Amino acid sequence: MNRKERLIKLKSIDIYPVTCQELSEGRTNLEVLAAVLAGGAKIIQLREKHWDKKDLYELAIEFRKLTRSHGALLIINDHVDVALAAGADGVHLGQEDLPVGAARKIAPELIIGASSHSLKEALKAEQDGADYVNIGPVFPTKTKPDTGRFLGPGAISEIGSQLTVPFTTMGGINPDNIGRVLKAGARRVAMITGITRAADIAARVRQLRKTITDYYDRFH
Ligand code: TZP
Ligand code: MG
Repeated sequence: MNRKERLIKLKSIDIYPVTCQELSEGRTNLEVLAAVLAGGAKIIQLREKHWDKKDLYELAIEFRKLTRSHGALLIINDHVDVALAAGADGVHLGQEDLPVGAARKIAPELIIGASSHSLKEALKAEQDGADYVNIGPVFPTKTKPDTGRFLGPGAISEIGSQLTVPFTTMGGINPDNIGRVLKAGARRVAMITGITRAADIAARVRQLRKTITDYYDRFH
């Protein structure tokens, strides 16, 4: 796929699962991937902050095979080189990673996503050429250890309404509170533990997708 085709697909996503093997109740990332695809997810982000690049690359190759056969987008967290080498669809960059503009120079066809924790960061990411911006953490989360501060769902409407590119939201979102982020204007919802800790991951993804699509069928 070229960037244009990738961006069309990106617009259609609803739930956005993100991996963390340590928080997957004994299941491997590949098992989690198979389950989220069975549940109908149209995108996944491979995120492992502390893995050797070699291991990440090898897993990314396996992720690529499975996501391709299901027509799902594959995004790699942090590493543009791994994303390119594995033939992924995109890379997700945080505030301390390679800047969006620099990544664009070496990866013109990749989807580039950027994390933001404020309106200022979100607008800058868009201006720098990010294809989507994540707004978070929305709620308190233990998944990201350095994150004491959270934005609250109000930030979704405040920041999201000022962005032209699609946005995702993340941080402490689960089946119990997802309604609040949908109400605030989110329609692409990223989760780690809300999915990876579920007893039946495929069923959880199916349920979350239904919650999102039902909300949008009803109110839009
Ligand atoms: N960025 C903002 S919040 C977060 C990241 C990586 C962690 C989200 O994890 P969870 O388990 O969905 O709260
Ligand atoms: Mg990062």
